[in-house]
Amino acid sequence: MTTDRASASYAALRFEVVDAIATITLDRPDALNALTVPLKTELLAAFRAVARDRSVRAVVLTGAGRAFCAGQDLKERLEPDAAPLAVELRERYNPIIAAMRALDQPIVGAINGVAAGAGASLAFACDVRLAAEGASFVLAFGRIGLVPDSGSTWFLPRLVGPAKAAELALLGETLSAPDAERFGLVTRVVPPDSLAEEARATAARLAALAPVALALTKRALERSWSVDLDAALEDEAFRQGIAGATADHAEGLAAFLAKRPPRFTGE
Ligand code: T3D
Repeated sequence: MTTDRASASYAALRFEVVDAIATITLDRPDALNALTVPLKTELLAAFRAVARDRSVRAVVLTGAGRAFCAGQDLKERLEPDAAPLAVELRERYNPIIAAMRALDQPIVGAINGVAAGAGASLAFACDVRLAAEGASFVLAFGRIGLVPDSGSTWFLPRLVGPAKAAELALLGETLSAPDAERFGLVTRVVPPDSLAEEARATAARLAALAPVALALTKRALERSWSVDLDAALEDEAFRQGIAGATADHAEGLAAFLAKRPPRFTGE
């Protein structure tokens, strides 16, 4: 089923929901989908719309044209009324990253081209990343005298380990898609023509799973970084208590015993 219930309110991105999968496409291809105030405002609104919509079971985030996202629009930054950097981060970037990480539904990043600066941070904030051959990641911040932001310093060491993270953050070297796969930053590299289809297939697999269990799993994985094993064990027991009480758990058991695919409803 296709709905464009929210598309009308977006100009710098495309938002569509088909068969329980929301696809958000950053849509400023001439500027490599660089992030302007309107695009950031719309991106936050799109994630908030997904958060409110239980019929959406998975999200694909991608970019139009040859780039995923080139980070902050540097031309906009030179405008006289541009907000101070720290304000821009606190008021626009950080809420987007927080909304992505707080989302119950999993986000599949379809990294179609270069992901630079805060564009790389957007990719890192996805739950699963697929990359097109030819895509790349670059923490371009140092090249313009800035510090990696929008969660890069938090995500990157967790995703690729501290040594590689330091190299990427300090030297600002470009990481190719095959190297990103080698370091575990992306799940799979695929031919550019297959990326949308592969991302959609991954999202469809996620959308068919039990939504409450998926949301709890996302939280447990995130929490594991800041607690010891005893706390993680207790956290798992707590979350399993919630998952075990859902109708979807009963459905999963019934489907297993009946040797049929489960039909999860999110209840
Ligand atoms: O508010 C705040 O500033 C705080 C938050 C900061 C977060 C950040 O994201 S800071 C980092 C900002 N991003 C960058 O520094 C990346 C800048 N871009 C690049 O380094 C390169 O463009 C790329 C490595 C991404 C791609 O290189 P390439 O050779 O494939 O493309 P290109 O020729 O450089 O760019 C193509 C066009 O896109 C070009 O426009 P033109 O000349 O054809 O009209 C270029 O100006 C435009 N473009 C690319 N990146 C940006 C951009 N326009 C505005 N802002 C950009 N970030």
